[in-house]
Amino acid sequence: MVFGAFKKLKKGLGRTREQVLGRIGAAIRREVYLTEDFLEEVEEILIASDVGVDAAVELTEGIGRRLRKKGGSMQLADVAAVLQEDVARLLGGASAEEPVMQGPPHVVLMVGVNGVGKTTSIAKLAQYHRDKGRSVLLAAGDTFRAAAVEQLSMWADRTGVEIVKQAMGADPAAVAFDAIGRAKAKGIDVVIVDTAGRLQNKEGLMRELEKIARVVQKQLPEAPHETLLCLDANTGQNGISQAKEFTSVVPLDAIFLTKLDGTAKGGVVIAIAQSIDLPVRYVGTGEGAQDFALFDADDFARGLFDASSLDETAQDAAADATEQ
Ligand SMILES: Nc1nc2c(ncn2[C@@H]2O[C@H](COP(=O)(O)OP(=O)(O)O)[C@@H](O)[C@H]2O)c(=O)[nH]1
Ligand SMILES: [Mg+2]
Repeated sequence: MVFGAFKKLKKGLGRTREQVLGRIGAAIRREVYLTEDFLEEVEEILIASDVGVDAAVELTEGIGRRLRKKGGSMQLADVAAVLQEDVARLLGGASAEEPVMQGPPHVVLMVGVNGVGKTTSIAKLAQYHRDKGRSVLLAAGDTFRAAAVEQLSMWADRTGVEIVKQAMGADPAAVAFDAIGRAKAKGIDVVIVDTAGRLQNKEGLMRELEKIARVVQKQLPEAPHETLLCLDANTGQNGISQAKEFTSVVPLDAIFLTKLDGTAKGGVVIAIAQSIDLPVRYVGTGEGAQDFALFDADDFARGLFDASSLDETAQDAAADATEQ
């Protein structure tokens, strides 16, 4: 883990944890014993946190099985432990693997719809690689809005990395081509290419991303080495349709899942793991360049269902429930 990332991940998952565990905790206070009502409520809470229906059913069955084994009554901490174990298993044990560096330059292409957090996530990756002692160059490939280039320039300054940009309206493929050319000439380790995220017109987007990939390959035949789909955790299940859409446009390697901190729908990670054949490799947990973690299934499950924060969470939720 980087940047004390587990702490950040755990903090970032706060709202999802409150939503899921808090409500389960409140339910347990009402229904201490195994009942159909209790299990139905757990299932509904899991669905509301966007884990997807299949996973919600499976997780609920797991709790039911364990409840039966324990004679029909369980403490919240036991329920959390079961969820922690089962969620880690559903996530297939993805374990904060460092990206395999290629090149140089190692070329990263960031794609995704407008507003999901591409530019901010590029800043996080820039910071991450810099902290690993690598030189980084950003390519301002979102030439659609002048503000997009300014935003990336600001992040280049803040993270102390280089940037290649052209005028607004320039061909994004030309910007990427220049950036990789410059990186080759200067021996830069990592190039990260920003893109515009206009999905209004799939044909246009497809042509644009294909052209970027094609032109990049003229500089480096095996690039891009990492094509990342940026998804906003708040969009929940909708992110899955975005993933399907983009998969049909450009070959993707992994997901950068943003805004886990602001959402009660962090469970979407589980739905993603179950329904798309793409690993979540990075997560964003805030607006700063260091609010970032390599995705780790065990840490995620621990962050979501950590026993030490259980009582607190359950008490808060119980207090909220009483107030309402
Ligand atoms: N809370 C939070 N905000 C984020 C995160 N990532 C991006 N944002 C915010 O989301 C908004 C859109 O981000 P931006 O990078 O411009 O998205 P883009 O249009 O895909 O390039 C900005 O206000 C960012 O600060 C994150 O992990 N957590
Ligand atoms: Mg952007």
